[in-house]
Amino acid sequence: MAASAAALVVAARDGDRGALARLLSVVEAGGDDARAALATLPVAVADGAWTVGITGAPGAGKSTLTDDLVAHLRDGGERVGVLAVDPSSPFTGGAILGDRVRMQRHATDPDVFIRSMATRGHLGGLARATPQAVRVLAAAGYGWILVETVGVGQVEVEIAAAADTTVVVVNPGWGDGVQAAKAGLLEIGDVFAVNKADRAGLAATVHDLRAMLELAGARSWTPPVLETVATDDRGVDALLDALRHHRAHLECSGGLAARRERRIADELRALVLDSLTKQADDFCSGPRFATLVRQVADGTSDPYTAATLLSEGADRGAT
Ligand SMILES: Nc1nc2c(ncn2[C@@H]2O[C@H](COP(=O)(O)OP(=O)(O)O)[C@@H](O)[C@H]2O)c(=O)[nH]1
Ligand SMILES: [Mg+2]
Repeated sequence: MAASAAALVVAARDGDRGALARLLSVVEAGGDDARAALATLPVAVADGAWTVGITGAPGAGKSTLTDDLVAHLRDGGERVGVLAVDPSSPFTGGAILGDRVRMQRHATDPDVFIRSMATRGHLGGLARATPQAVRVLAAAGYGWILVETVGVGQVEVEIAAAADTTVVVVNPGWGDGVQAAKAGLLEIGDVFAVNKADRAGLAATVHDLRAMLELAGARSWTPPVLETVATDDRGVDALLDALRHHRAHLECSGGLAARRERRIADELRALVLDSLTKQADDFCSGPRFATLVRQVADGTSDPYTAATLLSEGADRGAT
């Protein structure tokens, strides 16, 4: 299998989109095949690419903005990969289909590759697979990789924050500071886009955001707060400028190396978590597990003792 994974990597690098799609499926599925494929892709291949996480509440305009950014990047001759991580609709697929239709104008562009990662696995799996999918796209020569995630939970926020630049998309009238802080989005934003700037409440939202960011104290990078109307392609040039500025800032300040190390640390942690979860599933199944559940239920054992026995492994249970 290692040979075919390596062959997929080579074909994907040579511009074979079918091979790239298959390779991404392998990476999403995880396991030995993914390991074999990724072993031939050193982490450093991603160094040439710039990854932008785009996050915010459902309906904020992330997909529309992403689509605009793709168009602007293409105008500049860049090759663009898009990963849409939207686990909120794994069953209906409605939102995914909508995103696909919207991005139709890029569908025939050989220098744009759009991939939805919504349909597979649980969030932990997505957290593991996303940086690896980014690496695959980087290896295939996509210089900009946009990762759209719904910023509603811890894991989604983590996925977005694993990018080189994180864009937080909000709307006019978007809650107060407490709500923003609760969502964990204030801390991770390198650039804020107040999208739907054609709507009422714009000035107040921009003002509140700037005030809250100022409260966060002096930092080497002050996140700009930009106004966009994604449906009208307004403010998107400025947004792309901000992304380039942030990139230049990180490259000059030495922040990039630290950020990428943190990303690798997160990735390793996700991998370890993944394998521990599998181990837990193994421990917590079978007759021995059933027996311990019964013992806790009838009071002859307690949960802590039972858990300790279980995590000491199946070997002892067999004796
Ligand atoms: N009025 C207005 N509507 C927008 C704007 N940007 C996006 N929309 C609309 O908001 C809805 C949600 O957009 P979408 O990009 O799917 O949001 P996502 O869920 O964050 O990806 C769609 O109907 C868009 O057409 C904007 O700047 N102004
Ligand atoms: Mg979307």
